[in-house]
Amino acid sequence: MALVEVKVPDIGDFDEVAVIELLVKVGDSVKAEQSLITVESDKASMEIPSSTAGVVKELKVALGDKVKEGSVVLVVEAAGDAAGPAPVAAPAAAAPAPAPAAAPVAASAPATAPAAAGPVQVFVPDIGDFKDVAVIEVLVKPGDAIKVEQSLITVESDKASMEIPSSAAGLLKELKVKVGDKVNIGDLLAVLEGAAGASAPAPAAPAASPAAPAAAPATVAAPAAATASPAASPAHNPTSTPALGLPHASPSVRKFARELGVPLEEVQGKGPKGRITLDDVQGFTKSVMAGAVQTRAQAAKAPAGGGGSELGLIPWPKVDFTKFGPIERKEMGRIKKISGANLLRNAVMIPAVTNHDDADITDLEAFRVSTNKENEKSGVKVTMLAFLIKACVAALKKFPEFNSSLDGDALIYKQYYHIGFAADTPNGLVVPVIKDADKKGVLQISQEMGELAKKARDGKLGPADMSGACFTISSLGGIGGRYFTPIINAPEVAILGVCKSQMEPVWDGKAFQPRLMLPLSLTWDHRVIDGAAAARFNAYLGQILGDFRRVLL
Ligand code: CAO
Repeated sequence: MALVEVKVPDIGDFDEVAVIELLVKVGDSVKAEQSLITVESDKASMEIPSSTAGVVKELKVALGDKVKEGSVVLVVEAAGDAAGPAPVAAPAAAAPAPAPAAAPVAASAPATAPAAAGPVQVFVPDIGDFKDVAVIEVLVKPGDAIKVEQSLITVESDKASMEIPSSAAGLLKELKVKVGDKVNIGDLLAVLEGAAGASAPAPAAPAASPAAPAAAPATVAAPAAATASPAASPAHNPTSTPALGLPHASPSVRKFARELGVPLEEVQGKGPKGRITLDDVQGFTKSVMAGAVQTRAQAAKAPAGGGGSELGLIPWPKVDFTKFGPIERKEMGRIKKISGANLLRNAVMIPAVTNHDDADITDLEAFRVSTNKENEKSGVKVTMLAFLIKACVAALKKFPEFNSSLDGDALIYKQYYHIGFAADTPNGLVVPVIKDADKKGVLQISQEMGELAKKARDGKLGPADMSGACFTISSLGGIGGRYFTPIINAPEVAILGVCKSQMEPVWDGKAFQPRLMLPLSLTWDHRVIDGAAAARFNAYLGQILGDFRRVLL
């Protein structure tokens, strides 16, 4: 059987594009037209299909390689004679190549064309071999000031996605397409109100003439004439347009996500440059199905107070309070609504148990006070919470199931130690995260906590400040109380609640001694942890807090 080199076909105006995804591996059987790799430029992502059927013998490209037309992608042992030696990509392989001829010419056309007066029509330009491509994103809205070459919509076939740019500048008067519409070359896309300085490329179509009657909108792109059409940026790379907030994924992944109804913008991409891969979409779907993650749509539907009907409970009591006295109704803030929905889910879905214990922190508190005296000038105040974070890291290392998360029937054991701490703010409860607490000293943790707590109170925490926690501590120590039952912050499996320490008489075997006792409340997920492990965790935490030198053991 013949060995056939499969090469990158004509990919239009793109000189060098990066390989961002390998869709096959050595030993795979591939069909003709099957996508082999995904390549990406700053405006384009497209899949390169195989020109022949057979078995992959050798991969000639790696992730991150730059390829261009003619680059060898892989070597295939062709199935049967039909394929024959094909040193260059067969014509069929060029199918996803988007309008190579149109792009270079079109890019310069608008600049040289006369300005349009009055309304200006923008049509779908030559988009190569693509027919009936779906509009998947509308990037502008009526009233927007549009620049020449600004992307108006994104269209997508099963092999490529591309942004369609405007051939003219002006105010967007009317958009003629919406998400889900199918478009073809020559379809009317938008009408712009001719702005001063608007560029209208000289079109080949008669209606495009600047001399067209004033009442008739001037046609800008010549649908049938590739030479006059604007550049059809032959694909789409959301990371290159962060302002639009578009998810960064290849066309096949986007299609897969759409089929499943997965909101791509909520999926965290773990591919290069944060690109969302098929695995990411599958992982997200699994997490949603397992209840570990809620989509924004689900969260929005779940009232902070909970309807109850989902659980077959009787409805929430509806009471006309005015019957009993004067009232004032106030909408809850955003943070309260979001945290309320999360807390409800976590309270309902996690079989949680809380163990209470006390830790003798007499010596630790004395050490903390003396350290703060010594460090008075540094401006960093060492807090009890910082010691607790360090002590919890030691306990998490000793009892790794406390540093895990449920993933379906499996447990993910984390080998990093990011600790969240609940912070009370005027807008509600937030949980900033101290990253890599195992690698930081108590002074550094205290300093970071101070900064994060300030950011929290000022409402300036970003998502990165609040994500990735393995375990959370909720301290009411500065306020008061004895014990409480904190709610686990899913997908974590445990949370430590801490209340105000106080001097207590503690029996040392001979006499009562005054000791400073810190009340601990550890809530844990009974699906992952059992009571004995929780009691040991608390006891170990108590030993460390009692004698911090144990952290070193
Ligand atoms: N026992 C006794 N005193 C304590 C203590 C404890 N366990 N923890 C803190 N304190 C003292 C501190 O030493 C400090 O005293 P001084 O000013 O005399 O030094 C005082 O209480 C105030 O501490 P703090 O609260 O400012 O600092 P912190 O490091 O303990 O906590 C933060 C920081 C951000 C966690 C806290 O301000 C906060 O927001 N706590 C509320 C968390 C919360 O709402 N949890 C409930 C979640 S469930 O709804």
